[in-house]
Amino acid sequence: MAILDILHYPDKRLRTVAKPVEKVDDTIRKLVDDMFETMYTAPGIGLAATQVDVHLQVIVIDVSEDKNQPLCLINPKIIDEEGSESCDEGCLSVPDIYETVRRSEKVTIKALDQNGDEYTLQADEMLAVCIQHEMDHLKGKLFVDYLSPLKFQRIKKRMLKALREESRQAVS
Ligand code: GNR
Ligand code: NI
Repeated sequence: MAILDILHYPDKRLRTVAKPVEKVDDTIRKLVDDMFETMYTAPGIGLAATQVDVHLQVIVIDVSEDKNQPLCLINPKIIDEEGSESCDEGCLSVPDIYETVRRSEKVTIKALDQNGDEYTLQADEMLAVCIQHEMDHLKGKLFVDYLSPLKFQRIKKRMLKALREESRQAVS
């Protein structure tokens, strides 16, 4: 297994739209294993392939307290959603920023697992939030896109400043 590099906003590659996986083979299973290791190490509750610069519809999630309920979503589709709720969100690609986002309260999805078998899952609470957050990544969308222009500008400035500081450290 390997820990993969996570892209940081405003990297343009985060805007890439992911393609469906045609066949769940060993290459995809290796990607899923590496994504789990990357997510658990970060640590995060979810990770989309887009964030590690692989533009395929692959997501890993574990919202459990003990980190023992890994979920793999390949080619996920929302088949039902209801309600609406607000949740404070963060993102491994937008470090140190936490903002409130409004999303569906419950979602029902269809997806493939690591073996290529289709399953249906009903989710609420944090799992529902996380699934919607990760599926946005696959469309090239980030949670900061939902914020007011003013908040968005503030965050962009902060991220660009952090980026400049990083590159300065890299040369010194
Ligand atoms: O680790 C994460 N925590 C989180 C908290 C609230 C809402 C969404 C998330 S997902 C995030 C990991 C991540 O960036 N996944 O794309
Ligand atoms: Ni994210």
